[in-house]
Amino acid sequence: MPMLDQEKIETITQRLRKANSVTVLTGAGISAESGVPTFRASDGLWEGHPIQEVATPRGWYRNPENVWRFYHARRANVATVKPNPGHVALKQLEDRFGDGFTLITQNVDGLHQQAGCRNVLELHGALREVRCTKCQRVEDRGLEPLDLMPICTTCRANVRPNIVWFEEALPELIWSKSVDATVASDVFFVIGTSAVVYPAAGLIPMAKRYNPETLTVEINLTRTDASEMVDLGIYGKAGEILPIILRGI
Ligand code: BV8
Ligand code: ZN
Repeated sequence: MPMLDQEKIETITQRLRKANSVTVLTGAGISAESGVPTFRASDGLWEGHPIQEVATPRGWYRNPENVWRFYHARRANVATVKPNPGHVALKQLEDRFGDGFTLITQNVDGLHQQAGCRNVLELHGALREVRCTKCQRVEDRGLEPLDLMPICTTCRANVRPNIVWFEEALPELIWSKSVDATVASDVFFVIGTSAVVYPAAGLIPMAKRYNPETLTVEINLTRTDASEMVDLGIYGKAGEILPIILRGI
């Protein structure tokens, strides 16, 4: 008979009480309850835009204005939202484990930092940042509205969103820190991701491969490609499940 959620919660909280190192990988689902549209719920269309046109280098090369229109809309959406109880619970987990806690996110909305998390590894970049196409300078522009085609404050060339598009490499240092935190974890959570985008999803099997003792836990509305790879899955809203886990440790 499958374990009841209560038993699973008990298993998780018992392991957390003994753990030194906790690593969390989040995806768009952790921000869904804040009102940020998830990536795949829109059937590969994002706000009506085919992904190929707005989240690939070719899309940028072909029509940079179209790409900026898409990111201006996402920046405007994220400027109006707040962290939800799921983000807050992860901040409490960071408070509990201090340097032993690592938050790896595929999200670009900055909501984990808004909830107070300090050690956030943004695998796919950040909506608040732009990167110069000429001098490569990265600037934090916050979420206030920008010109349709914003320019670099240093060299006046066009800037692009500082986002990792498909077919682009992830930031090396952030990736290697994410791998280190994954393989060192006593408990590894994968929360609110469909686990179809690599290399991010590759962290999930990695947690157990390097440390069979690691407890791996999925929290999602539904089963995903990660479900077969983890020890335990709890299915429901992250904003409801995470506070229950935090109350138990
Ligand atoms: C790379 C930035 C190589 C955009 C993103 C051909 C050539 C090269 C690479 C490839 C190729 N073919 C395939 C690849 C690999 C490709 C890939 O994985 N493609 C997939 C689609 C098959 N990966 C790449 O291209 C990566 N780069 O491989 O480079 C390389 C190496 C060296 C040198 C040069 C090149 C780059 C991947 C990064 C792409 N950028 N984002 C932007 O955000 O604007 S990825 C995009 O998907 C988003 O960032 C998102 O975060 C990410 C993952 O999606 P999820 O977060 O999982 O969101 P999703 O909607 O899918 O799922 C939400 C989940 O939440 C659901 O399961 C739902 O049930 C759940 N949920 C909803 N509500 C709740 C909830 N759960 C709990 N509670 C709730 N309330
Ligand atoms: Zn510049």
